[in-house]
Amino acid sequence: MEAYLRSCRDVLKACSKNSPGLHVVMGNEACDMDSMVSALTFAYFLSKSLDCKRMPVPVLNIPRAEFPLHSDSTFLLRETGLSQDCLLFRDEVDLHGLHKNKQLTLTLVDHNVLPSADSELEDAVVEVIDHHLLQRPTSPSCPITVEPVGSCATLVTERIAQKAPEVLDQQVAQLLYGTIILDCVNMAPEAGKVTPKDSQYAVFLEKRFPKLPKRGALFQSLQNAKFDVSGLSTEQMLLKDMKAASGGDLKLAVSVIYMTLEAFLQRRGLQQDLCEFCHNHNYNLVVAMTISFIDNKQPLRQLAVYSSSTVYREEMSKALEKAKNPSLDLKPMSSPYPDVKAFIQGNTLASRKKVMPIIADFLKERERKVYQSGNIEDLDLDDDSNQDQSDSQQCPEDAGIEDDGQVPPTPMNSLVEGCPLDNGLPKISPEVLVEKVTKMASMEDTSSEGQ
Ligand SMILES: [Mn+2]
Repeated sequence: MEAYLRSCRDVLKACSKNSPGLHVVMGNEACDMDSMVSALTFAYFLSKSLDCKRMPVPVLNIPRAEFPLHSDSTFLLRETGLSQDCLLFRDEVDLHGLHKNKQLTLTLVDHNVLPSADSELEDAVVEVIDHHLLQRPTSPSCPITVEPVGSCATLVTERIAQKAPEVLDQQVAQLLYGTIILDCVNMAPEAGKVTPKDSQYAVFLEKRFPKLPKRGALFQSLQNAKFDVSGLSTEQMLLKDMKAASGGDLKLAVSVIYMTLEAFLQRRGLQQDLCEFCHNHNYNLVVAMTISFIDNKQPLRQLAVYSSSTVYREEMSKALEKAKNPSLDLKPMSSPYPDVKAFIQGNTLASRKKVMPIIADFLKERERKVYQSGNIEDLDLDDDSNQDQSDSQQCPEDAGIEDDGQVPPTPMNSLVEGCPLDNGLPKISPEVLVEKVTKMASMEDTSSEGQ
């Protein structure tokens, strides 16, 4: 496998205007272990099939500099004997440039819609394998495999087992197995993640590769690696496992944090850190979902909503508190900061994957109201501006009134993993639409590429 991955780097280097192009296999922007492993193993599987016109290449959907934050993934790679050097990251491949030259084919794993910044790449997508809520229209030119299993790696394992079992070697199996075990919380039914298909393929891998690390020990070591946030800055913690969403004037980040909310809120200068994080990354609200374990066993989820804008903070908190599908069972807890509402999340099964659709609905509904009124300024949705900025700390972007609230927490267990749903609604302006249609027309000749 390492030889294959190294060859991908060489192919990329040699890629010129005249080369046939690349078939990129890419996971979601959180780039959790599932996204990484699904991309690596599925690209490897594709590379073994004879009829690929373009070289399949896995691309990890984060800048290389962020990879060290993914301590569980770096641990699994190390254990599997693969070097980080042979991976390709998003900032090392110019997907938009390749696409403009008609040199890009794209397979999405572990997500099924591209974030708005990548929406232009949509017509390069030839296949989707995912376990999130299906959010893309079906199309005859793009086969979709979407099933609500615990791990996308399960679906990749199934595909390989059915189509080319010889592709599975010890390394490939170890990557897939570790990911399934971690995503499915050691296959424990009470965590609410594992499905019969996940178990089926975990057992399949164990039988074929008796030398795989033992399940319980592997889970524990991956879990320890994942929760090892010692030494991270607040910004790094927020970035470590983050999804973004946006709608209208609201851009928000939803981060999973691996500690208790109390411990997180006790970090010195936390509100200022959140404020700077929003400023630096252009968000105006942050939802922090913490997950920790009581006595190392029972999961505890808590949730915090930060915004320097009281309006945003209150609207978001209310939407989460009122959510019915599922209900998060949020109970306010005290917060030391005026701009942070804190909650205990009684529904410990509601991972970010369940929370993102609630947020997406909220954003959609908000936009609808804005359109109805025809003018954002008329609604008080436009945060800060007019209101008193009196006691908000001096945070550049939003003024915002405080009014801290406390909100319920988040659930526990490592169910938190990646959820590709984020990427809010693409913003469609007439210009963008025209450009997109033009592009689609001009791409038509290559759109049935590959696969
Ligand atoms: Mn996943």
